Amino acid sequence: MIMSNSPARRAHCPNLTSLQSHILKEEEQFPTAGGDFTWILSALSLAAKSIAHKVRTARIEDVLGDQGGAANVHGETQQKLDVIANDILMTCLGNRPSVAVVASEEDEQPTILRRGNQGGKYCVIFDPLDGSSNLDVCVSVGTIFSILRNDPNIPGAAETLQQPGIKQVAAGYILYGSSTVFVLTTGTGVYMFVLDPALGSFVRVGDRLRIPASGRSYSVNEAYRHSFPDGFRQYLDWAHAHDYSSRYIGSMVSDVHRILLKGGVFLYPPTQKNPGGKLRLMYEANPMAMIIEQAGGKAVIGSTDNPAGRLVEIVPTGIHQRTSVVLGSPDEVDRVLSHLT
Ligand code: AHM
Ligand code: MG
Repeated sequence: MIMSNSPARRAHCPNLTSLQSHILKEEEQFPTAGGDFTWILSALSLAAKSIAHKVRTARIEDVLGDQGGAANVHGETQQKLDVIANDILMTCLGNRPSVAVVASEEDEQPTILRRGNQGGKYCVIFDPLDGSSNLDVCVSVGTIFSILRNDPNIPGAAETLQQPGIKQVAAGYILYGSSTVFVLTTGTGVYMFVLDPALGSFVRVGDRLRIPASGRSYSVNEAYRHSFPDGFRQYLDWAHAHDYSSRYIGSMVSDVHRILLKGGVFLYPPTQKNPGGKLRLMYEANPMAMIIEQAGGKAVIGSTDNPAGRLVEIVPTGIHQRTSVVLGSPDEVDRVLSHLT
């Protein structure tokens, strides 16, 4: 048989790059890298495929709904799938020899898997199923993760984790939507992969993504408007007067993914109920901030005392610490800040 390399033939055999081969290629740039990082990302990829399957079959397997009244560390009702997703991630990451510490939204304390002198080089902190209250109604949810180095000189697990977001060596999210999307940054731009169910692999579909500089939409839970600080209310008045659209899913991964691709601004301001903000710094705000900044956007605190402070510069005092958040297209974040300062 004569093998043809015609364009028509190549169209049927696209040059597919899997998440795995993408990471291996990135590691080639660091000749001293021993492949530890690749193993961690392959654990996250395996966990993502497993969680995606659970999310898709949840109603059939009867794992929707809450976990019999159990609450997580934030006092929020745990969904059955929160617990399942947490177990999947813990199991997949626990099998990787370079993971020192794992921490999750669902567990009060971090888990030490192995010490630095036993090969533990990295800490992984994650929200296993963000937006899980949307699950029962089949709305997109996601997993968010952040990877930090393990400092073997710091004995306590929480202390070694409490690093500002600028120290993240990688961050990403998996969106369980109409397709399963894996967005990753290791500090060299933002890459997007989609799970091809036929191949069972995440296939790269976006290289060095750039967030649009502007986008005429905002994403906020406007029902809390009455309890936002004045500046946020003034910004919303300005946005209404300028015919902006409102888009809010209530699932941070979905809302931020839309903004990454289409532009706009995501806000979770301080409220009377949560004066320090609601979202968690270390496994919601920081990973999203790293992705948005790597894509050319801005991610700031939006608090009254430090509105323009970068989220990734906050020095955490606890792994479940909350923060207010303003992130998205640079022009839109600046527009919000012009009303806050
Ligand atoms: P969760 O981690 O308990 O799911 O909460 C986080 C979610 C985010 O996905 C979303 O942006 C926010 O909470 C929505 O909060 P609210 O319902 O107050 O608008
Ligand atoms: Mg969450």
